[in-house]
Amino acid sequence: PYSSADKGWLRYEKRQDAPCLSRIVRHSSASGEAVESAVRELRYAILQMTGDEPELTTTANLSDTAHRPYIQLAMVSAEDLPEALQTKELSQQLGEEGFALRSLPQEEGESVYIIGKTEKGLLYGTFHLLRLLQSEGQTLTQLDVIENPRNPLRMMNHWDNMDGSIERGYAGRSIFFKDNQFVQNDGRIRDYARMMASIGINGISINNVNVHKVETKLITSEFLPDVAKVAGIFRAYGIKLFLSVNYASPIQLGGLETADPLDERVGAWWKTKTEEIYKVIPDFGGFVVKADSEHRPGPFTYGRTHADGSNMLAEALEPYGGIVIWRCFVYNCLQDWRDRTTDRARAAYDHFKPLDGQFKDNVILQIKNGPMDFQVREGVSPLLGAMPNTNQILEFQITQEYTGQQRHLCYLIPQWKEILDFDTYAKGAKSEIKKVVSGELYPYSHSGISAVINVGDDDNWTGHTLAQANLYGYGRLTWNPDLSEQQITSEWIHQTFGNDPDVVEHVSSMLAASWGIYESYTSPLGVGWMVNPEHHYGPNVDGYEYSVWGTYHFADCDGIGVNRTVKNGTGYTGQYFPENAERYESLVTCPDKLLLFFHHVPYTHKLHSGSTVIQHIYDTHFAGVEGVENLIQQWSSLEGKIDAKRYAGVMARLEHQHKHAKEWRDIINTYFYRKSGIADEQNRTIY
Ligand code: GCW
Repeated sequence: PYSSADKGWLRYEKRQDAPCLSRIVRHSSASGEAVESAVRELRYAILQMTGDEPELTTTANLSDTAHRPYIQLAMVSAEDLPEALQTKELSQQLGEEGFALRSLPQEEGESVYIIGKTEKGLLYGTFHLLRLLQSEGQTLTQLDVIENPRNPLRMMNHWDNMDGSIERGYAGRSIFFKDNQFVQNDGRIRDYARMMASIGINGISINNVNVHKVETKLITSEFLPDVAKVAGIFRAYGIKLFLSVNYASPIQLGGLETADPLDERVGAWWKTKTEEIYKVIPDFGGFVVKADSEHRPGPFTYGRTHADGSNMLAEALEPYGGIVIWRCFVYNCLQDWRDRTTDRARAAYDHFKPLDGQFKDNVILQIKNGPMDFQVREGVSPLLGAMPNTNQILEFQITQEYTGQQRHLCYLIPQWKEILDFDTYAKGAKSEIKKVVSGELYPYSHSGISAVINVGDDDNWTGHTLAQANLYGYGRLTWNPDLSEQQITSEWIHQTFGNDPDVVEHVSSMLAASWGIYESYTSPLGVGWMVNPEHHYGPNVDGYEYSVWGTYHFADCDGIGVNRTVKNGTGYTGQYFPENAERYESLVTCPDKLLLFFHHVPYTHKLHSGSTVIQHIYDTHFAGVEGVENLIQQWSSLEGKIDAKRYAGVMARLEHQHKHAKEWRDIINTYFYRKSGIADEQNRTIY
């Protein structure tokens, strides 16, 4: 029933033959579109795994054959379920999106119950059961699983434009748009919705946050019917559709001469517009807004604050339960490199922290994980956790803009886990980011995690087949930030490549090493930005050094790094809570990995590792290339154990990575050798 594209992790290739797989029973309590999707997925998966189409029946027809095992989908509220399932207790434990999986011994084997409070719970429970069936050593006996998602909002942001291009997209064209229209063949969109539901995603914005001319019209009658169609596909998979909107819409669409949030006509225009949207999409999620950022319009034009701007939109959405997701990526992008007082890293905190408490309940501030811009490594945004009275959602970047553009292998789960586990000390120890955004630390009315997605219409969705692991892992982490990297990796590999122990071992080890390898030849000690301007691919040490974006490393013949200390730098370290502020402020305690992000030091500065800055640069750049050679070796040992198409696709990318890593190594090493005049202790070739 699905499209012919690569099936990602929904392949269901592992053979399974538990007795309960021969029948699917739908309890009379379980109905609705999302339940239909769950049942359809189960039937399809079981056919793939067993070779036989399961029988589909309802509880009403069960009485004569109840001794034969089955998988049953039922709402926790159903009163006639077997007592052994303890549904009374369960209904206390299950949240709106949670599920339980329980086995029940029957005469001829065990049955399995998927129990939820809502349709969505049943959908997530179904996908979880299928995940278990594909995992290592899992049988369907004595199942006793209860899960609730930790984050209320689990979002994907597309940066897709209606001409079909994708800003920072590395896997082909948009799956939604082509030639300024919606694509008519929606097979890919359905498969996409399945993949997203399988990892628990419940909100997706389908267009770029830079809302250009045509996209501004997505909220008009010209395109709303098409938007509604996609929303319908999503709805059947428990996903709400969001749109990025142009803050200046009242001018561009409404014929007003202003978009001033305090002008009554502007508020009224948005109210009418929002009513029109909800008429065709009753469960519309809301608006994503990039305002006053990188030349996008916003409330600053009218001397208003971002609270004024977002609250005005929130008021329009409020009657329908919609929300405003307001991005905090607001900074001066017309800086002068001579100006040492302005620091882009400070911007989000400086703009938003003073507004804490001024936002309406249905506004959420979306904050990038780092204060700069999705670098290979940077500090964690100090704004996260710093606004007890304002809803926050964290933004990750799955699309690999600065992390190898899906041509280099870079598994981001370890990076995201580090960020989620980062202790802000906002309310004393154990105030980790994961607790801020899950709403555990402060009583937020909305919160969660969002990410810029890495898919396009390439047959394998993500360009690099192994980049699917980032997509999968993002969803899993967002559902439960306490899942270990190993757990996520293992789940993904078993579902994607099967159970061969060599495949599991080598793909795991390749993924685990990849971020470190990429970091070692691109961005030593947290420095960042040594990339070609605009497309951001490939080495260019001074590519951004003298431009207007505020992205510097300040390398000269004496030293390198950005002094962000309170003592005599930009004062950025002071934005953290004291425990972190002190740790980063001092050269004694600042971790090596972030040294050049926080400090400007001479090339001879001694690291905690014992090496010097300059020697560290040389060593890591040589080691990075060797790391890639090791990746290639591991992958080539899997030839014949992975289908030829995926094997060759990944190999071609690894070979490109190898060539390109050498380019990085040589350009960076040469640059710093010439700047510093200090030779490599090991006398290796530096051009
Ligand atoms: O990093 C920058 C990207 C832009 C992007 C922007 C943002 C969508 O280079 O392409 O614009 O971030 O997050 O708004």
